[in-house]
Amino acid sequence: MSALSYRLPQARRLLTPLPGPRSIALAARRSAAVSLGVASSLPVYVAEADGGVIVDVDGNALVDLGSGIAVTSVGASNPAVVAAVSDQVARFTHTCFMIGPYESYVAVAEELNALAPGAHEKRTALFNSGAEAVENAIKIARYATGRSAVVAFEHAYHGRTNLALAVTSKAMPYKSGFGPFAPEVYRVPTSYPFREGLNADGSPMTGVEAAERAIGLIETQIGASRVAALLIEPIHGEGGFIVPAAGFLPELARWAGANGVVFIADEIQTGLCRTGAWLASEHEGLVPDLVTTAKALAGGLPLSAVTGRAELLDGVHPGGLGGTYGGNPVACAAAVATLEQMRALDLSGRAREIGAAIRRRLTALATELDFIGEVRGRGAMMAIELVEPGGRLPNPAAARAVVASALRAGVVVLSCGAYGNVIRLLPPLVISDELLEDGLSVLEDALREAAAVA
Ligand code: PLZ
Repeated sequence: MSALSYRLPQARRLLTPLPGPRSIALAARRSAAVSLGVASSLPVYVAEADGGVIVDVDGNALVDLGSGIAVTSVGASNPAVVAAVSDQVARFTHTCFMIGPYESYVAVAEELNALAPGAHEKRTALFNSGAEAVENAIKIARYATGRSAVVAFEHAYHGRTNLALAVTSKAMPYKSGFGPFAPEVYRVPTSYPFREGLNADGSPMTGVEAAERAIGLIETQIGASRVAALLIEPIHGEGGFIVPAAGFLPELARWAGANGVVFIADEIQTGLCRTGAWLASEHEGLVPDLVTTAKALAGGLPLSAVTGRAELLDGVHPGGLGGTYGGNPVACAAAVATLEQMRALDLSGRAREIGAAIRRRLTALATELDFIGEVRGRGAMMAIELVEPGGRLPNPAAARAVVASALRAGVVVLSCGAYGNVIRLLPPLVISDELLEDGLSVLEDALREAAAVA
């Protein structure tokens, strides 16, 4: 990462136990002011962040292996993004693209159209959050097909608005108590080789077999001609960094194409260099009809997009898509700078290097600790699934212990998965080698410590 200069020292530093006194005081103010419904993983309050470190209000510097859930790929205060945002904010903060359009929105759309797979004509519409992009992709698919059914997958996560929750599969903490949810959503099994990959005869299910299982259910329970869209994350993110067996996604896409079903790839977590390519769809040569992106797109500012076939996005009547803030000029300026940084720093290449370093260390450890069920992922989207030693039963208690122990030592890692037993690593793609190795050493210690009591 020699092309990069950091504003903050890139080293772990603990000045107080976590949380320190200033964070404790803020936590007291928070509990009297902020809804308990909004929870935080870290007990510390953030003062600054840059590169691979988060500095708290007590001066502790934590190693960030989470990127604010795959957002700060170019860093949380990348100088090029900061400059673009500062310049834009001084010129105008908002006009509403539906009232007064501006160039940066068009530029972001051009960039996304160019990087999304497929040589066909594409268009983009911009929104604020990932959930909003997912909802709009479904609106566009329903509009184009005149059909209503949407197929989503087990272990899927697509956001917290009502339709996005309907397509999300996990009750706690996302859906529980918040229904009723939008109708005409159907759920089918995914390809989860570690857990759900067995045929009746005990042999592992191939990607094509898992796709055939899903397609069979769709055809018998819904009927292909009623399906507007098939919505899937190329790697389930919140669901546990589940990489489907090879062939699963292409077979689903083939079936969708053959049946007039819009194939939507939700690349909100996987997209924009994270897996070692612009989009994870590329790893299997997928050409989705629609792609949703958000998170890493604008270097930390809220911005999301639906990109895809021109006939789908242009099929909607003028004024049918939009929103007050969608494609806000400050977020668009940030996105233009972010995408430029991704290209200039070859962050896809860097994601592959980071992934290789993580895989090297964790697979070595997995041979030693039998509560590591699987090390999996792609690029800088890597995870460890923890199990009861000797079996495959999920071990969420061990995952909680590892996350807590890494944090005590100043390293931020996140958990995920239907059972909460998966530890995921999503470092900023601009993290230095030294800091990454330091973070991984702390994680290894935390894993050893938890294994001793597992
Ligand atoms: N699609 C694939 O990963 C957001 C959510 C964390 P928003 N994932 C992190 C939480 O607990 O809320 C996500 C995603 C995929 C959609 C979304 C939704 O994106 O920007 O959070 O709406």
